[in-house]
Amino acid sequence: MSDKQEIKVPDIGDFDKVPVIEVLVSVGDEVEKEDSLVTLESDKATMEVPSSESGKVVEVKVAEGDEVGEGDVIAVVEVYESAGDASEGGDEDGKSGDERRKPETASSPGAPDTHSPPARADGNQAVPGWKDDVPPPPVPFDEMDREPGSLPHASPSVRKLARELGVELSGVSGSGRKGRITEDDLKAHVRQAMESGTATAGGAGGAGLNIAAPPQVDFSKFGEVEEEKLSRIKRISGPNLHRNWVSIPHVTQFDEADVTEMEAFRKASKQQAEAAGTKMTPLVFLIKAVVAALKEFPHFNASLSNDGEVLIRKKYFHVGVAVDTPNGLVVPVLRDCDQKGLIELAHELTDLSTRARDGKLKGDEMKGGCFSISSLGGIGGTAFTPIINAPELAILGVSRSEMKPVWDGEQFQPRLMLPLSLSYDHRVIDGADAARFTRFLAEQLEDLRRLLL
Ligand code: CAO
Repeated sequence: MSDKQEIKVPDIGDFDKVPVIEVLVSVGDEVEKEDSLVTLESDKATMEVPSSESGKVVEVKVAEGDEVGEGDVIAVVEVYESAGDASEGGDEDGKSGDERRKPETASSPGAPDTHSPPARADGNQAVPGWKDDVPPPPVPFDEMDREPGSLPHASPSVRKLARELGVELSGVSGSGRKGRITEDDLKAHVRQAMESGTATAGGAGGAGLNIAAPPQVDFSKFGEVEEEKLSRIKRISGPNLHRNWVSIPHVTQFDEADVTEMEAFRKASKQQAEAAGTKMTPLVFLIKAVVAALKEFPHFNASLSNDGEVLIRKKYFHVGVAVDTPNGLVVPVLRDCDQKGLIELAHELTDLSTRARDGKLKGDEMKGGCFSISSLGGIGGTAFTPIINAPELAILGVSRSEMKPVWDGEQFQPRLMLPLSLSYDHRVIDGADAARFTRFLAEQLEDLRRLLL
């Protein structure tokens, strides 16, 4: 006997509509009562919506990016009577029905735990299940772009424990039905990692760095101090930056592009850009030059598989741009940059960076990048060493252009020089290739006609 049940969004407190940032199940999946189906994110927090039934998912009614409110149907589950009965006694994680029914919260898999919500300053009761009150939402550096269907199956309690232990669930083998990861699986994984010496300061799935814990210092002994909690973006991006920094062998190649002609062209096009309702900064030229370089050096437009054995080449050209926001760094992605002109890219860049600063980017808009650009040219500096935005293989840092005397073989000429800093993953990219890539990039900027070739 089976019965189809619609699983709906429960009461989400003050919120009318909130975006779905993650769909955790696909059609055909078997779910237990209380298994998470989707993750919702408001401008304040995230929550997982659990299934109210055990059974088989026969329809998924929402997709990432959809906005949902109380009563909206998330999925349809074919309920088996026997499954419903069995789930009452306790699940394979050893939790009782009541324990599992407690609202539990989580960020996207692999994202760091950001629990312990602070007390609400406004005195209102917190919405049950919401993770914390810290503004604003978007997750900047995304994990490997996993298909929703490939997300590891685990109950909220196991996900929570994994986050607390810093374990990436995709690396854990599940012994439950359909590969479901149980608490015992997780503990066995950690035990094995500890025994084989692969535990790291940053988690059990890393590369065996035996780093001493930082010293505990009571700074107030030396003078007055005050504590400020890091923004949610920083608390999420920090561990990702740390992981990328310690797990990728970075090398940074420096070069300079003579952008005297490019700048003259940019200034000459100013009115045209203004007439089109936008403004062209050097960054849009850089995006086009990067696309040309990715075409010329296709192994830069790729990602390394997690086992480090396969290079996944991309046939599309999506470029991420680091945007400095009041709450931290986010990296929206401009898609199909090979198919867009300078003015169109300028429009998109303005739109994305404005929405990034307002905390209004959608999760999807920060996914799928092939290569990132971090431009500090509007601020200053001569060079820096940007951290690769994994799973990408390289990132271009851009500093402020400066008029410099350049020897033309007979005399010094005043030329506007743009500093480029390319950080690359040395596991895939050799130093010579990085030097060629950066030089090629500079040549595109030096003679924009090359971009037409
Ligand atoms: N050299 C000289 N001037 C430059 C320049 C460069 N390389 N890049 C930009 N400028 C100029 C622009 O032309 C603009 O001048 P005008 O107003 O006179 O035209 C001014 O600097 C400000 O530019 P901008 O920063 O507003 O615009 P942008 O397109 O260059 O950058 C954005 C947009 C969103 C990338 C930028 O605002 C930003 O957030 N940058 C910080 C990124 C960051 O934090 N990176 C570090 C991450 S850690 O790796």
